[in-house]
Amino acid sequence: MAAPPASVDGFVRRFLQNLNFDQGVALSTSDDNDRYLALAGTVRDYLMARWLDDQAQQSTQQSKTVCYLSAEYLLGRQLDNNLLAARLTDIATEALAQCGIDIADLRALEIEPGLGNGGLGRLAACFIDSLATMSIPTIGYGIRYEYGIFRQAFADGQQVEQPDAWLRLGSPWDFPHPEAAQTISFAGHTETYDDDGVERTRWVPEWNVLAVPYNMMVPGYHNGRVNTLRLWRAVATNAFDLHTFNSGDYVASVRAQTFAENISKVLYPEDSTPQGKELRLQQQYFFVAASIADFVENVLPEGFDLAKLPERVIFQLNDTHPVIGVPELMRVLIDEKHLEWDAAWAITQKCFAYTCHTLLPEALEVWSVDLLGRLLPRHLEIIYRINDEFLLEVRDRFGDDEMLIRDMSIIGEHPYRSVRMAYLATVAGSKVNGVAELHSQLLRDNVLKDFAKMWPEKFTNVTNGVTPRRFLRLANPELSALITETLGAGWTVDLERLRGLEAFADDPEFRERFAAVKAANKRRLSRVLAARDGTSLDDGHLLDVMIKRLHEYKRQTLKVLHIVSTYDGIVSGRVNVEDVQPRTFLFGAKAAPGYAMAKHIIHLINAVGEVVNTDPRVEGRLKVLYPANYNVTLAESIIPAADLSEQISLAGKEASGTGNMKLALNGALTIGTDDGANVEIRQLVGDDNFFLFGMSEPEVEALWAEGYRPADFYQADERLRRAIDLIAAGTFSDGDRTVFEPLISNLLYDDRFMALADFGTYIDAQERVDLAYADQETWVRSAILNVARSGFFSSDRAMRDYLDRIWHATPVN
Ligand code: CGF
Ligand code: PLP
Repeated sequence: MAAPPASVDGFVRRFLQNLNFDQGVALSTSDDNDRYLALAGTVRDYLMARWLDDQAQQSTQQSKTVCYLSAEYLLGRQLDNNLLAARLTDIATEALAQCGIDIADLRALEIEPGLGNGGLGRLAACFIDSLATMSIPTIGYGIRYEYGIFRQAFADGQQVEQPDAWLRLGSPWDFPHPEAAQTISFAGHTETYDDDGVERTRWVPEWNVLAVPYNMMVPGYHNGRVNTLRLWRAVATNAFDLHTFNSGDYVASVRAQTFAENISKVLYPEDSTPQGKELRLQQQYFFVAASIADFVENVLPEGFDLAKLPERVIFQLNDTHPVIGVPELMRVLIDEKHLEWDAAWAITQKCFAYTCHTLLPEALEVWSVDLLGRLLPRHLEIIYRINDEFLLEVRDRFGDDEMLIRDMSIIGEHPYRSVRMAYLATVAGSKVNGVAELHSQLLRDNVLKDFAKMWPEKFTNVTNGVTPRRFLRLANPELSALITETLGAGWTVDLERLRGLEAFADDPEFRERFAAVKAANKRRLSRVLAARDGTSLDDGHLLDVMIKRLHEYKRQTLKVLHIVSTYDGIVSGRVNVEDVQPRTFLFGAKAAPGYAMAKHIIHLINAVGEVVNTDPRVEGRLKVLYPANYNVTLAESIIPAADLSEQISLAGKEASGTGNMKLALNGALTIGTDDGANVEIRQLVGDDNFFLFGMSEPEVEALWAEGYRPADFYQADERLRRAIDLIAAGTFSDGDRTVFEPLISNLLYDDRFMALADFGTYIDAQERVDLAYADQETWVRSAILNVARSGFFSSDRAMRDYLDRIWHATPVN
């Protein structure tokens, strides 16, 4: 199958064909949605031949495939990315113009697939983009949730969640393959049987669902490679019971279908505390079992010798969500392929590697033995045996230290019997990595210290990265054009070349052009905000952004305290309004629906915004914006416009962060703690171009050890006291003191993330920001240096690190 000719005429012809034959309409009667679907279909047609070739090659080639197992992919819109990858942007724009269509109108129609919560899911999307661009044979495996991350709206300043029906206008970017469905089993019991004199175990499940794969193209940038993202949808094996229907019980007749399809119905709206939900474990097993079966049965050639499996695949576990894959591969190898335990374990250990993404103890996933045994009885048996053998090794190595045995056991006994999935992954994985230097070190020193002592060589670091295609080339076309004009085009796939910009940081003409790009990006963001929310940005304001999930450890509260304190400074006369740098504070954040404290914080941000934005005493000086429903599409408008990037988590809590990298890469200066990848950002961009504040991780530990009393900080700092008192007095809640009482009490008496302890140095750092921004020459220089020195944060580099340190796979073609 050949691609249509890469010309405007060729594109027009194929577009019209798709409009006629796929959408069933003529150009003159088509609406924008028809046109969008036909356009997407046309782009697909260009990529199709290479995609089919690359899939066919996957089974015949001898090289290793990276199977990225991830419960989340926060993809963002596909159209522009795919046009760019296939070098079709100009052709498509011109072709549509010839049909009387403005491509921008169609672009705006695309609903992004929000199949992830935040950083973890967006990371997976960046990684598969880089792997395709580097021609690494990869299959991304995940779940095709019918409803992705909820749509956020605000009612009276409070978060309201609405379902994300992202499929409602069709899904032109994926292809269902019902013929390649896998049957996935659950529950039941296990039994032993005699297999020609050999005693074997088998699982006799109680119920099944079908996993139907939907394939999406993952095109590499300008290299012709098209990898696959395979997302599984759950379908009932026996969807409809005609007998029950005929007897008149219509609800019961489709019960099986409803039950089965629930498995891929919704994304769990949480990424930092596991919910002990049976459905979530079902989801995890569902997609992992389908993926392993798919790889073994469909991707490997027939008759493949499974002893060689580690030469052909690495299953990368993106956090603990896919870890049930470990006992699943063991089950397949032993029960289905009849390998001996030791041989199966040797293979399994080489086929998995584990990435940990957290330091919060509550985010380390555990499953009760009860639930796991009920849903996956054979897997529990296998986990027990893995644990028995592992604990023998521990005794061998460290003696009969019962406390250590308890600490390291994959089975936890307290407060209830449970399977510790991070430990299972660590025991089974060939490598374990954290996602930034500091995070990997804290994993070795604290969270997994006994394991690191046992297997120091297992532990490694790969600092996260972001794709420069989406987050610079596409999101910031003006800056991209300036960079290309200055350095040539190669930076898009070799981001270290941005270093070349250092030489221009002192060039007045370049600075002027750089500043003009930032100003244009702010105007563009202002138009986006006007169209979606009726708000806007003011000219000349410093744009100060905090965009990320709402979580106490990220400390949006600290940001609010800064806003309230600045506001108070002006209205109380403590500060002369003329001396305050005009600023717009922009938030973007969703809170998990069940996370009450995070929702109070959202309410407070909106309430403070309401007062600040309508108080004439601060008009033209302070503004608070909180556009609802922060997602990848909105991120792409905000990031290029930002001046200041707020990365203010308590040191030792943010594993890495990736928003921090995107903002630095687009020329925002960071105000941040020494946490996660901020540490590496600061080292690279230099102290002069970064506003550091707050306690270091060891200082945080020391303060905890000595006994942290937030009220002491409240008493000691007048600015802090006044800010908290203003909120407590009802200034932002029409005099009602009860509204924010839980939040205030939490800060004064608990403050687990030590916002009050870091308040003083934060405010001092913000004063430095004001002074620095007043000197535009120097500010722009710093912004340029941020761009120039952020090349390290390309996800291409992250992929090279995974390849060198963990995967050992090589490019093809
Ligand atoms: O993963 C996170 C994010 N919340 O999704 N964790 N998880 N799970 C971390 O908190 C971030 O620090 C990290 O950047 C991201 C991707 O590794
Ligand atoms: N949510 C969205 C939509 C993102 O694009 C990103 C990263 O850019 C994140 C969340 C993660 O942000 P952070 O790394 O600041 O937690």
